[in-house]
Amino acid sequence: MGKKTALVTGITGQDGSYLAELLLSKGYKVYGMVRRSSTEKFERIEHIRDQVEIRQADLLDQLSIIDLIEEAQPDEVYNLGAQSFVPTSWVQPVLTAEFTGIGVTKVLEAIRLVNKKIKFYQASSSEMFGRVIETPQTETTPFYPRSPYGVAKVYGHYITVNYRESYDMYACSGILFNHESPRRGMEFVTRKVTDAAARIKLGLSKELRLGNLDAKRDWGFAGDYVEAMWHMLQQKEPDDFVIATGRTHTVQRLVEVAFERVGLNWKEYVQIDKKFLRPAEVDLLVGDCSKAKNQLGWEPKVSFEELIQMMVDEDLKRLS
Ligand code: NAP
Ligand code: F7E
Repeated sequence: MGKKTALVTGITGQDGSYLAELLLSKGYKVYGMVRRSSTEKFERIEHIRDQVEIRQADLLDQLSIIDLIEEAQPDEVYNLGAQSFVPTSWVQPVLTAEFTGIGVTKVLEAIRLVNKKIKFYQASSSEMFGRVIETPQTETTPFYPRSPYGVAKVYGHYITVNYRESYDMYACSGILFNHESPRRGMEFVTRKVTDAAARIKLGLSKELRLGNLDAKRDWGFAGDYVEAMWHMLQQKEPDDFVIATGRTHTVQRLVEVAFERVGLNWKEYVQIDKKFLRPAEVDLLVGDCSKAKNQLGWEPKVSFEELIQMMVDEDLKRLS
């Protein structure tokens, strides 16, 4: 068989950069979709910039996506592009719905039009479980989203299932729990904490302001999670999978691990700031990835403690 081709939307994001590396290592030709910007923001893919085909298109613009799929003729499309920061989804709920929700239909429609045989991966999220109906959460747990972001992801999830059932397309949805890395955006809580711990250690900052320390999340390593995405598109039949570690920790525990890594007592530096509380919170997430273990042979390799320590170490290196 010849070289496979993949198209990745959101290639400039955390997951896009790890997935592009993985696909290149497997010998794929990789197209990356980026939206037009007055300045290029390609830091996360700088090291592989000359190995991927970057093309401009936008999740808001149907024709641009059709043209790109027509040009790339991919075997696989990974739809990772989205407005992914939950607090912003209350400030820009309509835009979030357009990118994160309707954008999925635009990609599916483009595939249906150009070549129904193209395999499709949708980046669904544990935020769809929101105010959880059961614990741990599985592929059959009912959704109860708690943010405009979560609501948009539920739409994206069901439209993926619907195109699979309506048009017999190979469309999969990965319900991924929080996954982090040294490439995580600065405003997400793990990176905000590891960056602050490193800054305080180096004398560059004096305090860290946070919101709800009691929220619990199932945090894994992004490098592990992109492997699950790839596995989902290599099966005989398309299906949906929960990807998680099965362990949950509070935000406070995250803070403790990060500050312990730099030898400081977190209580001397962390302030609670109501500005970071959300209109509706997701209190507890913990996923059961048994189906992925059994059917994909996938399981997480990096533990929560290793992940946070890796992130602190990388932030220390970058800031030193
Ligand atoms: P991220 O770092 O925020 O990256 C999002 C990507 O989407 C960026 O490349 C961004 O481009 C692109 N994008 C945004 N709006 C776009 C538009 N209108 N047209 C084209 N591209 C657009 O997110 P991530 O953490 O890598 O997550 C990847 C996907 O998985 C997202 O769909 C996210 O919602 C979902 N997800 C993430 C997690 C997690 O814990 N990380 C868990 C579950 C699901 P710019 O660089 O131009 O901004
Ligand atoms: O918040 C609490 C906050 O913003 C985690 C996205 O990738 O994962 C991510 O969504 C928790 C929440 O991620 C601060 O209230 C406390 O309970 O890191 P986060 P998220 O909202 O869980 C899911 C799976 C996605 O799909 C999303 O795209 O931490 N928290 N204090 C704080 N959070 C932030 N950001 N900042 C704080 O100061």
